Amino acid sequence: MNFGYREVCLDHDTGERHPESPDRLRAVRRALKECHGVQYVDADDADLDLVREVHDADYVEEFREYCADGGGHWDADTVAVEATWDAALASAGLAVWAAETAGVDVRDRETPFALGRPPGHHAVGDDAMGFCFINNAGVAAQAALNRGADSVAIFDWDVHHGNGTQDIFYDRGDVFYASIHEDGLYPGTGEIEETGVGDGEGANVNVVYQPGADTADYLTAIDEVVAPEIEAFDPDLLLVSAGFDAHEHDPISRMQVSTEGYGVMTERMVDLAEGCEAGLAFVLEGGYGLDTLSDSVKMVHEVFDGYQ
Ligand code: OKP
Ligand code: ZN
Repeated sequence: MNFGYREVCLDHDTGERHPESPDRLRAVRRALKECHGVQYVDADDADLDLVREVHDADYVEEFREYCADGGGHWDADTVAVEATWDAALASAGLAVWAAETAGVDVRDRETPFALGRPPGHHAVGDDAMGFCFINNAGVAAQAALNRGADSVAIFDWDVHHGNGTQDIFYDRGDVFYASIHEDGLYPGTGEIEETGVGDGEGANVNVVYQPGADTADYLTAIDEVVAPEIEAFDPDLLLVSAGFDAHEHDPISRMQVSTEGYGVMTERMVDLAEGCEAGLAFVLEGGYGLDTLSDSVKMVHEVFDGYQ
């Protein structure tokens, strides 16, 4: 795969014992050293006007000033330092790069995966939360639309509900959002009744599983709900909000997805994108066991390494 990566993403220092640490990216890169066919790609910062298409200008300015003033605890566990602004714009820029380089030939060794942090899917239009400041996948979806895509689907397999992505596109018909998440976890949103409003009615799908759901359950949700819905929506681009915290050994969830399971789910994404003649790109979200995260990213990579 082509992995979008920038060193500045390591400068977002969340402090001791914070699960969303720079070591996550270091661990992934260390694991990918053992793999064939890994390419690293640089990307520009996300354009601020583009960021302001998915976030309120007042919030973006508030976040910029917060970092410029040295940062702090935005909320109980959403931490910023001065460099967080640069890291967040870089992370969003990597997601934009992924969206813009996704080709419609999805069985492609050069499929893009944005390896940025901070993650994005909890960031709502006017607020940071849940380790997230800028909604990377949301900004990437908007970039694709601005470049001529008619519609984008975002499938979020992170164990948490991506309330931010849902919030941003809830009343829009041009971006479809689907999430599979664990019941009872942060942030507590993502009921199956939340299906969108106005132009967005029907373009939001939540699958909620009890703790203990495994790879087979995830595949059932994909095959019976997520894939048919996305096929009916028929996007030009499929973005995967790829968190790996539903892994059976992730420290902060109780789901039971195996490392191999992420490979099978990736194959489902290839089939789905191919069926829609859509581009395919991956954007990192969570995943907090250093080994489980890096093994899972490796598993995604290996699917594409098998292609021409
Ligand atoms: C980010 B991502 C509250 C715990 C809150 C926040 C988790 C954010 C996860 N007591 N934990 O979706 O992986
Ligand atoms: Zn998560």
